[in-house]
Amino acid sequence: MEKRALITGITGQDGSYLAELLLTQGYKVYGIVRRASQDNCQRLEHLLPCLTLLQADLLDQTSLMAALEEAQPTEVYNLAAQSFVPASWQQPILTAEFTAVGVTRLLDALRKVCPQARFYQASSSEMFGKVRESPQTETTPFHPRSPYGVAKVYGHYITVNYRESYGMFACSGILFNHESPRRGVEFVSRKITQGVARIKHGLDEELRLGNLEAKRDWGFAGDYVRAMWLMLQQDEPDDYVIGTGQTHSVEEFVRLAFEHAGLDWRRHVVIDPRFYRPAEVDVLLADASKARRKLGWQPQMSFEQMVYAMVDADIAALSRAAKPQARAA
Ligand code: NAP
Ligand code: F7E
Repeated sequence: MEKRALITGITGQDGSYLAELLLTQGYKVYGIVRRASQDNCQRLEHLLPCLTLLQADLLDQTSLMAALEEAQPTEVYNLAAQSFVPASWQQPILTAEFTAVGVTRLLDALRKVCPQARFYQASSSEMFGKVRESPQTETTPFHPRSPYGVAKVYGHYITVNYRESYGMFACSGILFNHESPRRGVEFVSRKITQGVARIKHGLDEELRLGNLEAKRDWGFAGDYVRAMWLMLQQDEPDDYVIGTGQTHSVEEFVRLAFEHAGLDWRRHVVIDPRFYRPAEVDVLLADASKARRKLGWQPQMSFEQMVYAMVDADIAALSRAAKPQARAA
């Protein structure tokens, strides 16, 4: 049978890596994009000839049903969300519409149009929030600390509920932070590596950040999309925690990134209270032993390799951008 995948959020960081993986596995890949006045497929440019993009929106049930009818997918990956935690305090209702109720819209459309399709929901370690135990597993109770985290808890449980109510093959991947050179520039990892590159190129003197003490279990996005795919290849649907089992502070990330570029972070980083959050997630640490045991999954890129790759990519991008100016001068 032809393997056909539909990805929501294909224009995002994970969507681009997942599309690459599925194309190499021989899938016909469809992606849902929402209408915008300007093209925002930069992360997909190298893949566009191989993809079929369909216009739909998580806010619009009719468009989701039409996309499913057209793609007739065997696998659906729901990666679309309002995914930036600070924005969820500014737009809590919109976040709930996209990130929580949007999951029900998609699951219910799936139930009506192609109930046999396998479904992946992008759940998050933000659901653990003020952690009740460490490390966190699939059975650790949730205590979300942001409207985003609360919305993801809803998305997780509605996925479990559709599996239990309708026998759908629906999986929830509880993924810890994962980064890459394609990460959005507002997330702390990319903000740091882009900041380092700008300082290195003499474009900025300082980098303004918030809480440097927060700790995250950071991995490489390319490794994590492999886990998503593996979940949908199992005999039974289930939920899995995906992370590295190591935690690092924002300060460690900063120090490594600056040192890699030959810079002293203490001369450039300024603490700015504007970037503190109303409620913080202090420390996250994954126990991904179930994924290791059942999926045979483990991360391949180390934390240090990932930080260095992101710094190198941002420095190289600025060097490329600077070249025509140098010639003109
Ligand atoms: P991202 O880069 O922010 O991408 C989000 C995607 O969702 C974009 O393609 C965006 O489209 C799309 N989208 C947003 N609202 C939509 C709507 N109403 N209708 C249709 N599409 C919409 O996120 P990511 O880092 O790739 O993460 C992918 C998923 O995993 C998200 O659900 C995120 O919450 C979750 N997650 C991420 C991490 C992580 O560390 N990266 C960890 C755990 C869970 P536009 O391009 O049009 O904005
Ligand atoms: O913050 C601290 C901030 O915005 C990480 C999303 O993909 O992962 C991501 O959520 C930490 C926090 O990611 C700045 O306070 C300090 O403690 O990179 P972040 P996040 O909030 O962990 C989860 C798993 C998701 O599911 C989300 O979708 O860094 N921090 N200074 C800062 N954070 C930002 N953004 N900017 C700063 O200046």
